[in-house]
Amino acid sequence: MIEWFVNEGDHITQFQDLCEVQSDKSTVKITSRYDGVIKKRYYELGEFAQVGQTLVDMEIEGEESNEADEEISTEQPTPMEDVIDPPVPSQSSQSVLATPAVRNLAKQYGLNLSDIKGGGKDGRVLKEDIMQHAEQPHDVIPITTPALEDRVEPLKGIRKAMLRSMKSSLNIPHFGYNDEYDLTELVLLRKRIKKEVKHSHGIKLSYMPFIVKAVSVALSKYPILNSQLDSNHENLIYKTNHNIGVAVDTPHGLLLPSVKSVQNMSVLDVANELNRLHEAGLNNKLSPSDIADGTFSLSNIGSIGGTYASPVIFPPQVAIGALGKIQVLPRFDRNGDLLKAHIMCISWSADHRVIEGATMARFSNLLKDFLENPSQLLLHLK
Ligand code: CAO
Repeated sequence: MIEWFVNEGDHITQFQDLCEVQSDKSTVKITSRYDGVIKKRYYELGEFAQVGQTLVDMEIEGEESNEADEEISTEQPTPMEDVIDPPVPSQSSQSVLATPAVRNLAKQYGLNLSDIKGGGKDGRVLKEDIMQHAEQPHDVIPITTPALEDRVEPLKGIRKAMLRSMKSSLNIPHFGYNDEYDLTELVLLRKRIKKEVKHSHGIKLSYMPFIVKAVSVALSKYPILNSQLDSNHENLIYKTNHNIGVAVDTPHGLLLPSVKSVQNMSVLDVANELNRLHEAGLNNKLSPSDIADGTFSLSNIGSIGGTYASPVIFPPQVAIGALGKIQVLPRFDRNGDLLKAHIMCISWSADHRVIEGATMARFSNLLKDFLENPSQLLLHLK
């Protein structure tokens, strides 16, 4: 009970505010259903009233019932309860015998008088009839939803292959290493030459060809990252070719074709081959040789979104990198001046059975240097 608006002895009218109560759901005002005089208030401020308990005793004016007094309880319909619309009356409630007070009570409970069997003389509906009716479970229109069955789809094709390769990845202790690269210069470079490359070579130039080529140059310095463990786990096989796998998201599933011998290719060659693989992947036209023999992998999840990821190594390879979305973010330059930078987060996973964390970090630093200063990369291109 948080507020009383009436005192004992007050003369009040129907719908006048009696008090304000607070439940755990809401605060509501309770109004009088009758004209009359307040005889007794049952609760002091701050006291708890159970739902259904009497709040006040009233002497009612114009009530034809035998009762001289009426009670108003916390059962009065309030916004605390969900009110269900009453069914459409089959008979006019006006023709039902009842006093105005009883009619009001029915209205407050959302009941139609013609639906209530009157217990009074000549079928007159009394207050008790209303209360009894209100307490009964009412006709509830069942909400039927069609029975939905779980759909069972056999794993096959690309997804089955993914399951097999990911199961064998579970045997690899993954070491994770993350960093962020400032690609501002690369973004400008691509912007400068993109149109020209499209015009003169018919090649769509994204960031991937630069990144793939830079990875290959960095692999030349850290060949262990382009190695594989033999099946007996006794030897490391240093692979001659940099066959860089690129995860391709397709409607048929995730594919990992690789650009072969990147060490011998120009950035343009890589761009051309990547576009071919991407197109073939989307059309489910990749050949087994496109998919086979990858030696290192990249996953450009950033073309969809996100910053960091936890890429899973594709055995027998020993490392994989996930590229985040290139975002324009505030950063400080060497002089401490604030500038607008194009930042890409990168997440590496390496097979810790054969790759030390320090090797992964040094490789990443070198790649970062190439991608942050594309002119550096130029010096290493053959
Ligand atoms: N950040 C911001 N922009 C990026 C971006 C990145 N990381 N990567 C690509 N973009 C841009 C491209 O530059 C291109 O922009 P323009 O239209 O201005 O040229 C646009 O997004 C579309 O690029 P793209 O996706 O067509 O080409 P791409 O060479 O960058 O990437 C591919 C090709 C196949 C790597 C990519 O399409 C893809 O499938 N990525 C998802 C890989 C994936 O699912 N990995 C999860 C593996 S684990 O389940």
